[in-house]
Amino acid sequence: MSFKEDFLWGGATAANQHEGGYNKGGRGLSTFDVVTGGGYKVPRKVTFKTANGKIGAVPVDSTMTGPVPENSTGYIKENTYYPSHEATDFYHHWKEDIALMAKMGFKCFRMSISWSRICPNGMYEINEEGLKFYDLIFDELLKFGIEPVVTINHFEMPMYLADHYDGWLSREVIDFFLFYTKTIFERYKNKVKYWMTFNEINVLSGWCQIGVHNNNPQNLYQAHHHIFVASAKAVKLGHQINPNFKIGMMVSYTPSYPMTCKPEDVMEAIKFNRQKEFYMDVQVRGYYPEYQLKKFERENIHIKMEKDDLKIIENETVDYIGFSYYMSTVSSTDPNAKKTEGNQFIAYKNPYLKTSNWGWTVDPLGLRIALNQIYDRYHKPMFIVENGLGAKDVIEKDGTINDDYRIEYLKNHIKAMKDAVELDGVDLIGYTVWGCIDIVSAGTGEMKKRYGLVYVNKHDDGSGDFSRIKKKSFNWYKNVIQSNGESLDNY
Ligand code: P53
Repeated sequence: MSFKEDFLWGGATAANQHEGGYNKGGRGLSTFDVVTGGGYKVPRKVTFKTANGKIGAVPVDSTMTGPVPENSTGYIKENTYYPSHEATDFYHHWKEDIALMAKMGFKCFRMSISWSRICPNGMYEINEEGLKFYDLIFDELLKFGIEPVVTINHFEMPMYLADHYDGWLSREVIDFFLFYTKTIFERYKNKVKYWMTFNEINVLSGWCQIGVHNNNPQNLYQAHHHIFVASAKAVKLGHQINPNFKIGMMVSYTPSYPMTCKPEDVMEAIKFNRQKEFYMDVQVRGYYPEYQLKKFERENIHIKMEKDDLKIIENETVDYIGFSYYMSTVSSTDPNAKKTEGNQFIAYKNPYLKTSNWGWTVDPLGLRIALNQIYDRYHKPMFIVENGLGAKDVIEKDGTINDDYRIEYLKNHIKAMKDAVELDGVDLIGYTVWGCIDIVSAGTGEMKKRYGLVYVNKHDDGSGDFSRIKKKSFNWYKNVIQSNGESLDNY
């Protein structure tokens, strides 16, 4: 058999896209609570109020940048639909969702804790009701033998910290984050073993994700430095609290291929790939790589550091590499090269590959390439914590949802990762299907872009009763797990 006996098969979601209950149980507001819905090529918007009381909205571009005017605060506008408020209501449906996961035979479930549910304004006040909520979740998962895998921070922060501290631009936020982290590490130390500090650290940007109003490169990299220090300190703290903790980093891994064998295109691809390698170099190898320091020098970026920062980063590297994989991209120096249609980020069209309805290039072999690139460079255990296809699902007259396209996508990616394990010998510990129960799309805020093996009756106009329906992929994935990845055509 190719996969380890204890391979962690499962699914993944994030609080701001799945949980809802935004004003329930003592939770404080989170940045995503003021981000509207969008659509394909229609950006989401942050709604805010300026210091002199003017209400405005700013589109969130493909990299979540904003900018939100200085001194303005996030604001919930009347008669406006905010997808995170209810999301797909895991808050009230957790028992049902976990039962469905158990039926599929999940070995693990990756989820994030909402920081503002634990610390409502992000500071030193603890909301016991929030802690109790996650106790229920973890106990229920463990009852079924499902290992919780927790992302400490997934694309959001308590809105108070964005409003009053300019988010991660302030060094103080490191201590607020560590207080939150210590609280959950101590509380769940006998329930949760697998942790990840920051989701897709390499794409974190702007007011929604890191609370920074003006997202210029100087501010962005200063904020990222604080995030690196916070993450390294969290790794240290976690290992002190429970030496058995496995604490990982999490990167959005989109390999880039050179458009041609022209050396300039190859160099362009190397540069593109550094946008993620930089983050892995810091968190896995423990230092700022030379190419990044040179970039700072060229671009006149000065990172303020405290005396021990680099030592902490060096000493507290992560236990494993978690990553998301959805697509590959192409690098080119040709100004006329054709771009893909997608609204996530600008990428050149790969003539050999098809794209999804949202313009994301579908490339299963790219996953084997990714696993090899990462393993060659770092030789650390890897965990594919997000992979999946966002697609429109149709409920047939007989009530079935026949998502053969999703099965096809997942099957081909699982085959590619099987090759990486069997033929290349990479060290892979698990695989979780993104949005295993339908959730709100992060990039577009839509419900229409569904990833689930389970359908949730919730729609972009806010309607729907949140009922859950198994899709065709449900039984297919159940067989995959049961056979430990050997049976991929059984449904
Ligand atoms: P949606 C960029 C590229 C690839 C994945 O995305 C990305 C991003 C940044 O948005 O994000 C991850 O929902 C992210 C999830 C998100 C998922 O990809 O826009 O970790 O929160 O839902 C899929 O289709």
